[in-house]
Amino acid sequence: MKTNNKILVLSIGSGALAALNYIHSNKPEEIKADFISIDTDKEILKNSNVKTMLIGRKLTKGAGAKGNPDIGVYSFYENEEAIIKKVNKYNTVFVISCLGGGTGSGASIALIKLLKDLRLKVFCLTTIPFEFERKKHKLPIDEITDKLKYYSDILSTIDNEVQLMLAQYDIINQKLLERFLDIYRKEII
Ligand SMILES: Nc1nc2c(ncn2[C@@H]2O[C@H](COP(=O)(O)OP(=O)(O)OP(=O)(O)O)[C@@H](O)[C@H]2O)c(=O)[nH]1
Ligand SMILES: [Mg+2]
Repeated sequence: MKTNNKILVLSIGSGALAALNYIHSNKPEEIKADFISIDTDKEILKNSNVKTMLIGRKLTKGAGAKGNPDIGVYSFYENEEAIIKKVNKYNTVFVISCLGGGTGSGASIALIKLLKDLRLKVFCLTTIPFEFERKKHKLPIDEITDKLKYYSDILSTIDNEVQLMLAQYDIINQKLLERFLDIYRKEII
């Protein structure tokens, strides 16, 4: 282990929080990292197994971004200073982001860009939403993933639709855990 490498694993949005819980509960002992769930939804944050941060309280009153990525990004900027304070003591940040709603789809790019501007190592694990979610919220997924890729050291994507036959989030969460471990073992240990 590179001794001075302080690692943070963040989730952004509600589905990502479930994935972060999964990763946190199932990771092997060798993983040394802090974990924080970020969301606009204060009820969802109560499900977190790890430290939490509510963003966009003034804008959404803690009720989530309701599928609107603009609300996701404005919520991020409402609390950007507090996020900077939290992430500043780390050198490496993993971001778990599940696109498809408002918070993850809106705030992920702003978050990843901020981390890069702070010159941190950034590994982004992202799920691509189901077709119906993409259409419902008119999400420009290719544009979003291009930007995530641009600002990340590594972007790893998992397409929900490909997993559709299995239709179980735990299968997707397990894949996210495997990708997380791959990158961790290759880049950190
Ligand atoms: N990996 C994973 N994805 C999930 C889970 N639950 C929901 N999702 C997916 O996560 C994606 C984003 O949806 P949400 O997390 O509900 O949206 P959000 O980012 O919280 O945005 P708002 O709720 O609008 O604020 C969608 O593609 C969901 O299908 C889960 O347990 N694990
Ligand atoms: Mg949500």
